[in-house]
Amino acid sequence: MGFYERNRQQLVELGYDPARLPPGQYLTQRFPVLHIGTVPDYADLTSWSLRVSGAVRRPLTLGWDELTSLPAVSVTVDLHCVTKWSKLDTAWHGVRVSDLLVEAGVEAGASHVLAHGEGGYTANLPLSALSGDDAIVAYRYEGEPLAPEHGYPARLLVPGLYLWKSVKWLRALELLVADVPGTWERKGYHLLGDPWREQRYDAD
Ligand SMILES: Nc1nc2c(c(=O)[nH]1)N[C@H]1C(S)=C(S)[C@@H](COP(=O)(O)O)O[C@H]1N2
Ligand SMILES: [Mo]
Repeated sequence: MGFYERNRQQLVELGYDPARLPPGQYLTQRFPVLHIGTVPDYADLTSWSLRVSGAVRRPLTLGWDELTSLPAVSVTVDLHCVTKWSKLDTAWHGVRVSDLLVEAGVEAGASHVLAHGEGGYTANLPLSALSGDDAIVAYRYEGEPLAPEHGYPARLLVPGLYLWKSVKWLRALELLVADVPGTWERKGYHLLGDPWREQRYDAD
């Protein structure tokens, strides 16, 4: 039996519905760490802020206390990395992206968001991918603050798309009137990245 078959069998033994794994993915119970560059060191959060900018009527700059005093939601979601691991039933807490966008007043012509992480990593997403209730700016994982390597103090979480879209160390959501590729999309990864349609690379 090959790795993937064994992994599917394991999934069933653990009581999961195998239909929860998108094509080409395998289950992991670890939480792998993947990123480019170094983990930012936030000694304190006084200099941290989250901007909502670009094609909005009311650009926002939210400090840590402001972000964390907004209404928050808890979501339990499955993560799918384009390197083929999936992690099921991960629990996060944070502010819905859709709430932030309403607050900022998205302009009629806006269609996409470029999410910016500390240090310049970016990922592009269509607004439609951010309208779901489980697309959040997450600042707690499994009841604890995020670990530095998983995005402390806050990361984007868009479980409907491959995990490269879930920008760690999030600093800005820039509203755009056209789709502009981010860090991995410029290197040939898919502009959307829907794991259920296995959109890994731009030709998929
Ligand atoms: N700021 C930033 N966010 C990032 C990345 C990065 O390099 N920088 N890598 C992305 C990729 S490719 C993946 S697979 C996930 C991994 O998240 P994890 O380390 O919490 O598993 O983070 C995404 N977010
Ligand atoms: Mo990734």
